Amino acid sequence: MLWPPARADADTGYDAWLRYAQLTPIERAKYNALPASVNVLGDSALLQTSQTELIRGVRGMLGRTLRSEQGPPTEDSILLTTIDRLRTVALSSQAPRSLEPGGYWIGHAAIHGHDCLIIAGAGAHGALYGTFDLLRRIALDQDVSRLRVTEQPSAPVRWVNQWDNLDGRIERGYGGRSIFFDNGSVRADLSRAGDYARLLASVGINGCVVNNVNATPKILSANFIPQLARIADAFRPWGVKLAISINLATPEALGQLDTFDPLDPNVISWWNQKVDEIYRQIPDFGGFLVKADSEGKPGPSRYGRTPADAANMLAAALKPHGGVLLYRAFVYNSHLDWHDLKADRAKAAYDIFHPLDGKFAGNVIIQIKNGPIDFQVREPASPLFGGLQKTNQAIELQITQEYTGQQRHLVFLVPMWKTTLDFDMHVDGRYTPVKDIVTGRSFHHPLGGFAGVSNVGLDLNWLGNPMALANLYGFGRLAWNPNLSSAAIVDEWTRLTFGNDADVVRTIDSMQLTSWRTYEDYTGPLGAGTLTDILGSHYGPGVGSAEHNGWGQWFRADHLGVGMDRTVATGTGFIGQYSPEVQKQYETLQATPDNLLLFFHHVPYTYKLHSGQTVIQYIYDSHYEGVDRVKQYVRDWKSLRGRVDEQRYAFVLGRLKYQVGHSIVWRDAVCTWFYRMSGIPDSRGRVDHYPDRTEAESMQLQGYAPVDVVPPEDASGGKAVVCNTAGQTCAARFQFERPAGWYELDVQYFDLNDGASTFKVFVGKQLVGEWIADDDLPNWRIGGDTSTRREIPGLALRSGDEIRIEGTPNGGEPAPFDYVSIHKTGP
Ligand code: GCV
Repeated sequence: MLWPPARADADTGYDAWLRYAQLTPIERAKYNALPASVNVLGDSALLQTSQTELIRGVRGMLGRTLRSEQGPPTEDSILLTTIDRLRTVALSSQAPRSLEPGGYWIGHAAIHGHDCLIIAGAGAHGALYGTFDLLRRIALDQDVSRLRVTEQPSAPVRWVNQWDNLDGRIERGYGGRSIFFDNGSVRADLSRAGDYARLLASVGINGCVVNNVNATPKILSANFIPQLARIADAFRPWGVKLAISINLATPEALGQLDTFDPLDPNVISWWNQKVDEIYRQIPDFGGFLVKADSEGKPGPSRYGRTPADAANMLAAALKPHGGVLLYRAFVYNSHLDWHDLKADRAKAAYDIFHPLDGKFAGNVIIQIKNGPIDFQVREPASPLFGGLQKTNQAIELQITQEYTGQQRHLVFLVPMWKTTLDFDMHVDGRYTPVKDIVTGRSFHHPLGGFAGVSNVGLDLNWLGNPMALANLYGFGRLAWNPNLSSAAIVDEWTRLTFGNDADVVRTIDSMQLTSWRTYEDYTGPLGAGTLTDILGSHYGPGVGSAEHNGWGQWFRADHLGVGMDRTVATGTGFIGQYSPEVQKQYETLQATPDNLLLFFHHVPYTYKLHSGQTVIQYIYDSHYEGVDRVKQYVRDWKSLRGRVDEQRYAFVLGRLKYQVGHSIVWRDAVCTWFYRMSGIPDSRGRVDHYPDRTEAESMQLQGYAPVDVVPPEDASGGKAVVCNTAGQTCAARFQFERPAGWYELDVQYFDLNDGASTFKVFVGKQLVGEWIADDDLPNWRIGGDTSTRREIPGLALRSGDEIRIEGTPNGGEPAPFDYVSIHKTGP
């Protein structure tokens, strides 16, 4: 087969879905009738932003520079305005009379005899969103000549949260250091903050909490607020409000009071003054986000006060300025008693917040994670969504892939989010899907919405992987309209990011849409949660780490069975927090969907799923299927060579190949762990049986020494070899004893983040592979986080060949490796 020539152009991913890449001549011709000028009617800075953006986009995609005009059109024009101003020049336009803030109308009308394409916002924000809408339609190659569109956002709060620390590190951030902070201060150069706001505005996001919910009091010190004001300045042209996370103990921690009791008059007055100080410098400040009484953070419980006491005190200070107070429901006891079969972390949010329903002020919003635990690969909807009928709510979704592969694994999260958003809580027997609850529709609340933990960083591609941007895009689009389908969202994103080539679009759409299920298949079966090292990085496998501790992410496996019994009848009673209709879906084994079985029930390994498979065989099979699907992604992606710019092509290919290796690490760790625990072998003979492998510890070692790996299932055979002879090269050799043919040789090694060892592979005297282990994986230890695969394809091997691995340590990394796997690829 002839490959198309590689595209010479390179794309760093910086422009994400706003590339405005030139359309093909045929596509461009569709827009020949577009007016030649763009007029702004109105005096908002956002209208000027809209105009500049429209000119930029049209120039990029169509190669034409629109004339920039102010005031009513004097020729055929694109008019950017607000609905109110539109009425002063075109009384007869079809624009609706009232729209939610941020809403817009796009349509055609004659103004003073000129044919105009009008983008009219309910306010200037709406005009900006409408501008991005028009540009999106052009990029998607849609006909805009007879456009008539009315759009309005689903909810007023469409915010992202950044977990940035003031020193520049980002908690659970995988795209580089903070774009806002460095070394304890706000960065001098905030151009990235402005560009981020542009990306956010393009999908309708209107607020950004810039610092970690694990907040330092310092953010509120007098000399920091002017620095925050500079970030607000960078956001303002894009209509994005600045908000911050606060530490409830700040009045005490900054040394000004000896208490932070929310009912203490001095504390109340401290916060009032502080909020006034903020608004003097940032008049459009959005509000506060609070994490309290959670994971060691101070909270109202210190003084016997409730979350409502704390939230209402802060909300009262913000109210005169129009600010809102988001209070997180992620409050739980992280020192639960593992021996107590009734203890259940999942119950905490409902137990704490449901009794307070109706006690929160009107500008308080309770921010609730989608599931009752913590952003696991699959969880049911949090019962709290149905438990707060008299309280504003926002759903917290995690764009940054903390428990879902940390942007090294391809995982498109929109289908997962939609599972929660579309879930009917059946409150009072009514249709009350989570999306209608958080947008305020179900219980008639004007406030509420969406918070997405995004954690972009200084990496040029923002999230560390251009494919992961689909999640940021998807979050914004869902926050705007949670009724959009995953397929529609990804299709837009792919076209905007990679162009309209049908093969490219079909291939990437399908990879993205299947990727969550794929990841779930090799990391967290049947609702058990992501079986990662919950005490460390939350990245690689660490199956047993969730058990026998106070964190409560238990799945209670023993040698007979697995799963948390959360039933009302015999378990923790968690299911009783749902409405009777939802209880019926989960209380019995018969009704519970397979994919949440272990979240709700404890069953024997031999229990038969609805699919007919036993639980244990499902665990084995799904892990093998997941790996096979990742291998297919590599083949799919390779079919796009030459159709995607070389820079992103090579980057994504590297990531997908890495994912193949790491999915095998996951598969083997989880399957081995459950095999050891259950004693039930894989009916297909794969688990713990790897005929293609030669363990490093069984090779002839020169300088290398075997070590035990902890936990043992994170390495093949539970052991690796390390080269601890400083400054020297170690070697491990074995003889190949299989028939002659073409083979691929894979080396499973450990890439620790405190060194960059060199590896060389020889067949006889011939060097066939060489690399440096210089990746920055989240660990300095040998284990599931760092286990990495190097493939050396296309080797003609003969029986009797000596295969030698040479490792040269560097820094703290002793050139460790696990095994060599050799499989036949041709005759
Ligand atoms: C910001 C999880 C994460 C923490 C995070 C916390 C939260 O526990 O691992 O890093 O803290 O959630 O959402 O507050």
